[in-house]
Amino acid sequence: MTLREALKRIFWPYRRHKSRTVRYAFPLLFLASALLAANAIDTQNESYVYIQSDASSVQENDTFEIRVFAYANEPVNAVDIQLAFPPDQVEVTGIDIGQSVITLWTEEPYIENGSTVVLRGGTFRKGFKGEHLIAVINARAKESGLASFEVTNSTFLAGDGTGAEVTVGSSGREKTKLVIANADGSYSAVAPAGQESGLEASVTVRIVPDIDGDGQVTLADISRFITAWRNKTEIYDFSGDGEMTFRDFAIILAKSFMR
Ligand SMILES: [Ca+2]
Ligand SMILES: [Ca+2]
Repeated sequence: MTLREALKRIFWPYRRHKSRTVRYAFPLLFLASALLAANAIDTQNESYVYIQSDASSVQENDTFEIRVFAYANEPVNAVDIQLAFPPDQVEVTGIDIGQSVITLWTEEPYIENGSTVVLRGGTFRKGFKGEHLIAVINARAKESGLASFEVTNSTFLAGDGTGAEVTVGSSGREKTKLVIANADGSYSAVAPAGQESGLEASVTVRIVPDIDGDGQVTLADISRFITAWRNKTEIYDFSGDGEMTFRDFAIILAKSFMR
């Protein structure tokens, strides 16, 4: 039996139900790429802030970094950026400003209300243009779950002597999510809309494509993924966005030993 035949067999009873999803997938994909392209053009002419995690999934007690970047489309010499993090799940252990474009901190970066990193400072003269690192936030994963980080404020002031506020547009990357898994590669989450199973609001999310743990990704794992997809009893999320989507299906297929 070839892989294609095997998949066809597994998918057959399922196809009828989901044919609609498949039919709409292409126009949606097209729309999504058109929107992304439009966004990319916009951001060329606007200043923005974005954050980046050095990992999409970690385990409890692991350390990781969230980097904060600023892009200025005109000279900016003062910034005020605030980043919210989930204190129950994540401990901020340090804020590294050694490589920062900011040289004069109005106050040393600090944590407000236990859950927001405040980065407020500037540079001499006209300031900076283009993309620069503002800070590296060092953190430790405390509790399993899906941790969200979000820029809640970004104010830029012009370095032209007016101190006028510079418009800060959207980068589309002001938020990032990080999966914090238990040692067995799973975590509990609130079921996404449409994926609740009966009265259960809590589901187990697993992030390891080798579902049965035998050391390789085989048809058995793919079959379990598909069963979970149909029954919505468990969520397999290999992409780190907290949801089980077709992208996760593509990832498990890619990790499969049958190529
Ligand atoms: Ca396996
Ligand atoms: Ca996913």
